[in-house]
Amino acid sequence: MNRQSLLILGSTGSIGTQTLDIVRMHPDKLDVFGITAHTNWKTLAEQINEFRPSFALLVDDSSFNNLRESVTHDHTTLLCGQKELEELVKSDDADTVINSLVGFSGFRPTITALSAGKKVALANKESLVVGGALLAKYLNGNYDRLIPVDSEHSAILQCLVGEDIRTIEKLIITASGGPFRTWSKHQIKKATVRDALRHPNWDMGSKITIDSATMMNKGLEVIEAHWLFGLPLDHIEAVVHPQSIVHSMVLFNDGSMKAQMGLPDMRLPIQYALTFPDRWPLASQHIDWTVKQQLTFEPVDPNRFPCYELALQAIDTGDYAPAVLNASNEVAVERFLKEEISYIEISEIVEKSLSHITNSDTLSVESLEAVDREARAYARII
Ligand code: MN3
Repeated sequence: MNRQSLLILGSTGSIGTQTLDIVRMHPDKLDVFGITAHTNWKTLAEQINEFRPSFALLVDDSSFNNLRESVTHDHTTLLCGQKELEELVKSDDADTVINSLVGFSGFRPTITALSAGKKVALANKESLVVGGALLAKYLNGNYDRLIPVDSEHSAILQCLVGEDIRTIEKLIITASGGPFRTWSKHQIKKATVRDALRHPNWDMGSKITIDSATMMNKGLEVIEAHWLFGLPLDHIEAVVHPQSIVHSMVLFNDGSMKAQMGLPDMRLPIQYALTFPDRWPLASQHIDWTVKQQLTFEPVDPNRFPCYELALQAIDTGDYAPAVLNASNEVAVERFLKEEISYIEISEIVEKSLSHITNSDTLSVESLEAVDREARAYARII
């Protein structure tokens, strides 16, 4: 059997490094063709030295010399820049592109990879949130081109194997509730960056951790599910499940409900995206049913988590609204992390941006990029 050759976009981030863990476990089945990083040349150099990919790319050119000096062999062609990244994605020798870029920057590579005939394991949910309408043509109902890495969507995919999509009544996406699940509205108003970065169950990058605290992440995931599984919004709901054991559920038309469960470990959905519809062994911790376990569920409170509601409004409005939502949220989260704005201003900036920015052009990659730029500029100054 030929090894599956992987191009990992964002190899130094949380998903990227865990993808490489999986490669370490299955060297007979997986091969690293290429890895890319935005700025983290040190980790990228270590990865190049260990995995000896054919290509490695650093987007940020200011550290390219540092990278070059840290690589100990000449097996890897070193590249630099955003344009080169687009070219690398098209390369014939990559079977699967793992897109774990953060934010809107992951959108174009997703489109490029799909149109070059690649399988895409998608950890960049913003691609679907912003450009779902453009990606829809690659979603053929077999889920074999665009495979979610997000744990909730992977859970749904696992529940759907062997099922007819027409029998789905509802997708139920679970949410941990984040660090402010039990906080009052008044307490949340005073939340600091440190408070918001303290996620109870998952260890993730800072952007997604803040999105979990505001529950924008769950709103983005509802939009992601809407496009991935082709269901209208009223067939998708979110429920808070603080233990993060049930990763999501599907309700069928006979009242039967399937859930996918496991201890929180992103390596499982990453690996499943590479092996779907097969399974490979994965050394991981399991739930211990010999001790008392409690799984609880509670509704999402839109009053304390307005970002969740804003996301649903954006997909309901359609067209460019999800792009505005995403861009303004990315900027607001950045500004919050720099302590330029307070926690509560994240949702206020998103709300103002949604009512301020509209566009009537036909939807395209270029027009989405234009709206993205406009929304970012606006969110930076309000
Ligand atoms: Mn998720």
